[in-house]
Amino acid sequence: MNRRSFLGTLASSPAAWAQRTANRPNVLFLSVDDMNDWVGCLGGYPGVKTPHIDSLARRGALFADTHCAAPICNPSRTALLTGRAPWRTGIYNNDQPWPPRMPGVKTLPLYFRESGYYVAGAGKVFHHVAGHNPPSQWNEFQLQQFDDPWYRRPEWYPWNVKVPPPPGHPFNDLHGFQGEFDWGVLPGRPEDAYGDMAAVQYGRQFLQREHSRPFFLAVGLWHPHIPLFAPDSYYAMYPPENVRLPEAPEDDLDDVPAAAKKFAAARFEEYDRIRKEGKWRDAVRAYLACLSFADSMIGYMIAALEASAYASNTVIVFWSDNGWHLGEKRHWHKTTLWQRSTHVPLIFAGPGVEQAGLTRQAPVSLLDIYPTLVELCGLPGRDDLDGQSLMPQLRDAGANREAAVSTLMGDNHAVVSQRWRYIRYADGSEELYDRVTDPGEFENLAGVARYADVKRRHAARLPKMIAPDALERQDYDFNFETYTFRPKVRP
Ligand SMILES: [Ca+2]
Repeated sequence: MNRRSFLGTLASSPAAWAQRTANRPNVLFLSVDDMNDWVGCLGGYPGVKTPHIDSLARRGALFADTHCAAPICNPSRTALLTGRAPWRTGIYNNDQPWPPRMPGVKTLPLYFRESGYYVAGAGKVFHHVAGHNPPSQWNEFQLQQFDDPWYRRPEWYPWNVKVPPPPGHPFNDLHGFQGEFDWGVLPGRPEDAYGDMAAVQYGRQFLQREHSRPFFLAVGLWHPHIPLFAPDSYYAMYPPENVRLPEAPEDDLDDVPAAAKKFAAARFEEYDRIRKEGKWRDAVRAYLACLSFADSMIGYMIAALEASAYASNTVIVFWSDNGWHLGEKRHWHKTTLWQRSTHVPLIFAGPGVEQAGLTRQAPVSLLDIYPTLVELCGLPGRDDLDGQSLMPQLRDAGANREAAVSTLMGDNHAVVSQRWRYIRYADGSEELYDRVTDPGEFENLAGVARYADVKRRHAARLPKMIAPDALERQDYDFNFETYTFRPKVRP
């Protein structure tokens, strides 16, 4: 038997197929929420304590210039997990459920499941509101537990037990706001009782089990998303007198277009109260505490993997869905097209990752995760994904990329290359920043004549077609039990 026919026989026999699947690496898919680049290995806030993420970067490939497909939870996660860019799906905001918009779409977990993996998850992987996480995608899934169940509306979180607000709420002493805009130490709540720990506990137990086929395990953390609640020990890492405020010139928005000002004004009341009541440092400290809390959770998961039987044959991918402003550009939220909102951590580690410890500087997108995992795990390639596999960068840390694109609420985009950030809004107005000489993006160069060619080259990468807005949740009758959507009939 010659070599060719031997391989042909192997590939066609069920036993060979099972063997090939069995040799595929497992995937540990770890996510955090609203974590910007204030991570030790990304250098956004010197003095931050993120030892576990930094350690993962040293043993893997840190993509130091990664940008989300959209700087807000649901569009970012939907893009990452369906592999389709927002401009193709019309999923631009948090209130647009993706399942009725894309019936039959092979999400990342579903594709792994259909490729023979055992697919499990816990916490916030898809957007956290009911309607975004169809159970059919998973072999098993543990729903997210919230640290502020008193805020969670039953129609959005039907699995959540409604409780009255605890005494002392809001813990940041800023009254008059709804729900999530809070921070502090929850009285009497140990670390083990936090919602993220429930996801971590699930992940730990999953890794202790015996698995007869490769698995895809997603553990999605909520921190450092607001409310910024964390145990006292994490707040104690940051003595208030040591907390530094971000650079935020008061006149920073003077040279940006009206469209940019409009996006910056979202949740302005919260930013305004923080500033007026002298709580800026306090709020920054809360974000740092929650960032370190998330880092600890990541550390628990990596330690659990290392102690398991799967330590050597599991790919780890770690990502955050979008960034977060802490007062830069008079903004305390995400939903902008600036670095603070689009720049996120991304790390791959494990089998298939070469040149470990070397930082990858190419500008890449979270959309690239899906095709990368498909290739890393040897699944059949897909031609319907908008991202590009990062395998060239995983093999060679110096492999470059031209640019990454982030999309905000329709036809507004940032095109990010190594040197420039070019932003164009739906009304045609623009911004241009030199990322090398002006990393804070303080000086908008869009009106400078000598950069016309730079703008033109970046504008050529804008999406050519913009999908209309997908329907919103209020447009459907959604049944959580059957997980079905029915468009409402309007009189
Ligand atoms: Ca988010």
